[in-house]
Amino acid sequence: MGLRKALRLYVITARGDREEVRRVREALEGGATSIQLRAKSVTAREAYLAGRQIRKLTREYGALFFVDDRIDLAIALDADGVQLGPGDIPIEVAKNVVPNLIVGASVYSVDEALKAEELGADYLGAGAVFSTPTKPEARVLGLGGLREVVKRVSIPVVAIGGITHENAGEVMKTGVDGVAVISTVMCAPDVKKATQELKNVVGGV
Ligand code: TZP
Ligand code: MG
Repeated sequence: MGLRKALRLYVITARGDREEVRRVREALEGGATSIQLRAKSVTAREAYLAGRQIRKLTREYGALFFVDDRIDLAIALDADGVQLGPGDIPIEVAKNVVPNLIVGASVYSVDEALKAEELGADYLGAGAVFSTPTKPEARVLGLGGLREVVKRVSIPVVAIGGITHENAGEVMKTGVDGVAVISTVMCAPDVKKATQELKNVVGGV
């Protein structure tokens, strides 16, 4: 699957530990096209052990596998890509050290988006589209800001932050390649059903 298509329904772990792997499988069954291992508050060892299982599952389901923040974990897990924010290793360094790794940049403004593209990012995670309790400190880009990002860059864009079944349709109308979600899928009582229903809104293979 090409990168743009793989960004359509991008599901991110809430905790990134082994207990969450069952829900990752359900998200893949429901049609997630990418999975990101985001593990802010577990040890690198725990994230690695969860990541090994997620790597295997994503291969089984033909989805891409990304690691948030940490290039060391991305390499150790043979991930398809890494998602780098302002506090992580610089984009151009990651591209130099591991040329085959897809590098996504987390951007919170049009300026950051333009800069990340210039530095060689392969795609952008742009947000927060809406304010979200999952990351309350994230700057809010809004639908207008998102539309502007899409207009100004030529690399693929996935939208993130506060995306639900109710608003995913208008998010897609901004021209983004897809939506990235944590709580709408990973915290749903029925993960597979929540994924399928979101897929019905955003479309794609
Ligand atoms: N980056 C910007 S907003 C956000 C991240 C990681 C959190 C997204 O979580 P949710 O639950 O889908 O709003
Ligand atoms: Mg990050």
